[in-house]
Amino acid sequence: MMNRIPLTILATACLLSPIATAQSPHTSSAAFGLLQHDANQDGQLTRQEFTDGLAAQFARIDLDGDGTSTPGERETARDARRTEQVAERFAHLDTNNDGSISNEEFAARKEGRDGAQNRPRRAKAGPARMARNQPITWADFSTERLNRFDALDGNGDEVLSQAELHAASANR
Ligand SMILES: [Ca+2]
Ligand SMILES: [Ca+2]
Ligand SMILES: [Ca+2]
Repeated sequence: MMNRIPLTILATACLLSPIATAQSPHTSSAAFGLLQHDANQDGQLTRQEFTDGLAAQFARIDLDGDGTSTPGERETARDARRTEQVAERFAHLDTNNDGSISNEEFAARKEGRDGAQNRPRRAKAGPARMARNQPITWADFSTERLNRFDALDGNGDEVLSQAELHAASANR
């Protein structure tokens, strides 16, 4: 009898968990990480859109715009972003803008947050993370990503079509 219950639970878990967990961060980030650069939101990513998107990303960590992102610049950028996020979160919580967060406001936020904060944020953490303590040049930053773009662009037309993006997701 004692054996049966765990088995049942296990069987149920086996049926349910693939749906819930098979979608590892890698599965979707390959396509969605790229589609964050889809400036005209047509679901396809041109090489130009991608390059512009990368340049904008790089500009955020190359604060003086000299083409190299130093660890110090990245730290400053990170701090600024963190401060921004805290301020944003606070503003979200403080729905009546009285500068403080009541218990009600806090509770309301909890119900509405829907796991948004738990979303994987790996898309941006590639080479930048690997070279944490080293300066990163624009070439360092972009070359690998553009190579990846080209690798995904099966027909070489400098556009990642939805089919190519889907293939990218499936392969990861
Ligand atoms: Ca597009
Ligand atoms: Ca710089
Ligand atoms: Ca293509």
